[in-house]
Formats: sequence, C-alpha cells, structure tokens
Amino acid sequence: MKNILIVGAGGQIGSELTVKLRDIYGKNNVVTTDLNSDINEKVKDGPFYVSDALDAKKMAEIVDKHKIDTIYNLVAMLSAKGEHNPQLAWKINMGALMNSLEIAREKNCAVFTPSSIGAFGESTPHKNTPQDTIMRPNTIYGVSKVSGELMSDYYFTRFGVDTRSVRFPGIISNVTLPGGGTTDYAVDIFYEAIRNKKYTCFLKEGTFLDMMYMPDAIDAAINIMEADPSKLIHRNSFNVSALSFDPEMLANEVKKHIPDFVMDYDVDPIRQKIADSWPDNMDDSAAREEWGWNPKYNLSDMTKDMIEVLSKRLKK
Ligand code: AKB
Repeated sequence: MKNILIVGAGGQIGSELTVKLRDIYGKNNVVTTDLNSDINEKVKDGPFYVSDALDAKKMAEIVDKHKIDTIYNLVAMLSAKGEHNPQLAWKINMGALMNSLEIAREKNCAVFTPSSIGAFGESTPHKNTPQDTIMRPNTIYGVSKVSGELMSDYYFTRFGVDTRSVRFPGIISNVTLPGGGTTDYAVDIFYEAIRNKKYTCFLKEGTFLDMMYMPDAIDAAINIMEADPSKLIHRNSFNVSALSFDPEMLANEVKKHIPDFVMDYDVDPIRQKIADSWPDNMDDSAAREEWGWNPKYNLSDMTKDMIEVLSKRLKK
C-alpha cells in the first residue's frame, strides 16, 4: 500500500488524479496540498493542507506525519503564462521540484513530476519526435521542464531516488480548467461551443500538436509509478502520445455534435510561436515497450465524452 502526497493538487491534473488515487489506495493514504483553499472540493475530501510548495519545511513535516513514500509534484506555471514572468516561472517550477527531490532523498520517497511537449524546441524533429532527441526549448517553461528531467535523472543515478516522469501533451479535461497554457484552446473550445456555439481560436489552422484526454493522462501518471523498475531503460522522461490534431480538425469533430458551431481565428503571436516550436506528434514506442503505455481515447471518443459531460454540467 502506498502513502501518497500530491503537491499542487488543486490544478488541472491534480483535481482528477486525487480522486483516482484515493479510489485505488484509500482516502487517508492520499494527502493533498495546494497554495489555495479555493479549489475543487474533492481534493479536500481527505487529508488536505494549504501549503506553498516552496516551503520545504512544511512539505517535510507533512511527509513525516503521513509516512509518505510517493510524491506527485504537479506544481507548474505553464508555457504562455511563464513568458509573462520568466523569473517567477523558474522559481516556482524548479523550486517545487527541488523541494520534492530533496525531501524524497532524505525520506526515501519515489517522485513523479510531469514533463511536457514543451521540453522540445524549434530544432527538435517535429514529426514522430523521437524519445531521445534534440531538446533546446524556446520558453522558460520548456527550460524548466528539460532541467527538471535532467535533475530527476541526476537524483536517480546519484542518490538512487526513484524518479519517473512522462512528457505530457496538451491535456483536455472537464473538471478543472488549465491556466496559461498554449494548448488551452483545445479545452476552451468545448466550453464556448456549448455556451455560445462559437469560438475564436488563438492558434492558426494547421497547427498540429499532441493532445490527450484526461483519463489517459491519469492512467499514464499512475501506471508509470506502478511499473516494474527492472524494465525501465528511460526514466525522466517518457514521450506519451494519444491524439494529434490541428484546430480545424477539432472544430469539425465538435460540429458533428453541435452542427451550427462556428470557429474563427484571432492568432496570438506569443502562443503561436510556442506551438510552432513543439512537436506535431511524438513517437511514444519507448513508453509502450518499457511500461505498457496504451491510451484509450481517440479524437472522436474524447470529443463525444467532453460534450456529453460538459453539456450536462453547463446547462444545469
Ligand atoms: C502548456 O500548453 O503549456 C501545457 C503543456 C503542453 O505542457 N498544456
């Protein structure tokens, strides 16, 4: 039985990962923390602390008190927001990671930290992006993600800390909104399509990016931490892909359910430049071979489910 700490649990991934981990390991064995208390109620339905991930002392006390053996460090300022305050993005992204790694080293915990397609850059091969390739990101978010991957591998090889990670694509979900990402259009479009039957997209037609539906992202985060360590050749971090589409393809899929939906474009140059530097689609064969990664949702299943779930909720 694991005793898990989720740091930054109130965010897009944490709000849903908490529920799934509590189903598997029991409510009291999954402790959550967030900087804010005004977050999804389910995150607080179990041991929960308002705590700043940059406060290492408090994090260490929580780890001791709950005999934590696995830390999910989900704290991050995302790509677009990070460009507005690079110094703060670095401080938050690396600070939370370093605290998690140091506490894990001292108290013998495993650590999961999400990396991202944002770890790649303009000089990375964009099609079928290999697992091991050029990584020279153009954003502070990406710089922190590559540094995080290297630091996590360092803690594994130097100190034996069981660090593992995946490079998440844009994650599409319907519980908690993402904030400040480049891939957020693929979530916003659903809310606007259901509420107003129209959406103005900030990325241009033809911008292909890797995306993933939340249930698959949750499976990735859990399954990699359950994987047999003797099978892992890589650790930080694995390419994981599920969907690859451009805004037009997503809009056409939405139209199958909301026929009078219309989308136009008002391109944001900052987010467009970031998106253009990221892969169109990653090769995730290492994750498939080393720990059995196998996503369930395609574009049509994801769209259908998003529209069903959000329609019920937004039309109440
Ligand atoms: C972002 O757009 O910044 C994130 C990501 C791909 O890591 N969703």
